[in-house]
Amino acid sequence: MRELRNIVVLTGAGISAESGVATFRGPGGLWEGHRVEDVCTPEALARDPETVHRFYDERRAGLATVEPNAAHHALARLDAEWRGELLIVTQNVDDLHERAGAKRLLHMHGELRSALCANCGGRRHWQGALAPGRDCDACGEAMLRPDIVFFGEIPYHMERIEHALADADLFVSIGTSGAVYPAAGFVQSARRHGADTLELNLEPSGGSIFFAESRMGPAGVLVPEWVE
Ligand code: BV8
Ligand code: ZN
Repeated sequence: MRELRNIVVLTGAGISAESGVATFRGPGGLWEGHRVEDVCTPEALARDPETVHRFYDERRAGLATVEPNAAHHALARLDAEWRGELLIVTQNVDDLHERAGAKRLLHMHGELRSALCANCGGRRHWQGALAPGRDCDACGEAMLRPDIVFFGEIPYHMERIEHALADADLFVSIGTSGAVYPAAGFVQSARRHGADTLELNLEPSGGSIFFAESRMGPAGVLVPEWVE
């Protein structure tokens, strides 16, 4: 057993479920009647900006009504205390990991609390609604869009993530259905580089077969147990 020094944690919507943030693909996993694959695309933003902006504006506003749960706090404790390498990669666009105190954190699918200028690529922290098309203060164009990685767009931080997976001794996946790539392929990459693999999820996921160990249950229970 390699000395356990470098850990990569991947989180998905399931880690925020107990905070009251709806998941995508669970029961009723539709968003205001939308499938995430239908509104989370550059084509949808071009074709129907109001609907796409509303989809994200409502989720951004919802952040004010939710709090980090025991799973977010446990990962933040691990981040503060773990002296080896640690990288928390989240597919989530909420800010619950940050609010729990996590520091070694990357959002690979973007963040609700950030706006991206489709014209100049400028980014800025954003709280309120982005509709109906706010001006970018860097270039003056009304081209601000949600700073979200849509389907068909390249996820953020992929090089850093791939290096961390190559060096990992342990890869832990928490609350993700394994439905979306490249995140769903991280477990195989970690295994190929000799890492141990653990899945903490409410139910078996699309990738469960790739994990050396899968524990089923709510993240709010399993993650603090694992971190201790
Ligand atoms: C890319 C934006 C190229 C933000 C999202 C055909 C085959 C393979 C791949 C493809 C294909 N066709 C197209 C693709 C590529 C595509 C893809 O994977 N499509 C899928 C649908 C097949 N991927 C892309 O386009 C990506 N880009 O590939 O670029 C590339 C590739 C590599 C390198 C360079 C370039 C871009 C994908 C990003 C899309 N953006 N979101 C937002 O709106 O939120 S994806 C969206 O799904 C969210 O980000 C979400 O995080 C993500 C995954 O969902 P989950 O987090 O897993 O949530 P889900 O509801 O599905 O599952 C929740 C889980 O939690 C469940 O298992 C449940 O049991 C569990 N759970 C529930 N409650 C609890 C719990 N667990 C514990 N405790 C609980 N209490
Ligand atoms: Zn701009």
